[in-house]
Amino acid sequence: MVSLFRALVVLPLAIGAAAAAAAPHIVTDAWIRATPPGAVTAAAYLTIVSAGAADRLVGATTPAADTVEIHTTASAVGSQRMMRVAELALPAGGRVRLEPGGQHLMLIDLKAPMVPGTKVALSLRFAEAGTVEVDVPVVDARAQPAAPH
Ligand SMILES: [Cu+2]
Repeated sequence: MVSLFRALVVLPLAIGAAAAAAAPHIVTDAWIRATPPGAVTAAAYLTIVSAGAADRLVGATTPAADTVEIHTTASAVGSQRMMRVAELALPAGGRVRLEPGGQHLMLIDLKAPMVPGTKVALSLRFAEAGTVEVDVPVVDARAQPAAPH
């Protein structure tokens, strides 16, 4: 419901502000994996839907952690390894998914554990469209049913 509401609001704005700054992208399906006490990192997942023009996610911040990095996951034989990347490309009119086993945001040096049922403010910084703020729910992934396809 929230993402539909945002989509309806953002489209007229985009038309009216054609000559001004790029319209904000829409963030859906955002969640942060709950962490056990003492954990220093947490992963955040979300989908970014382009507001029109091509753009790049160049960073993120949150009051809940000292640093947020953009990570990709590389699969080697029998293992997965995370790598930091400087940015993620968002194709014009397209979307980019950050999901378990792939790209994600890494919250580093958590100030407190990620508790299921709470929300964490996340500020996504784009090269063209500026900043998009999202309130991201913390989810105990073990309690979630498998995602539908
Ligand atoms: Cu990571």
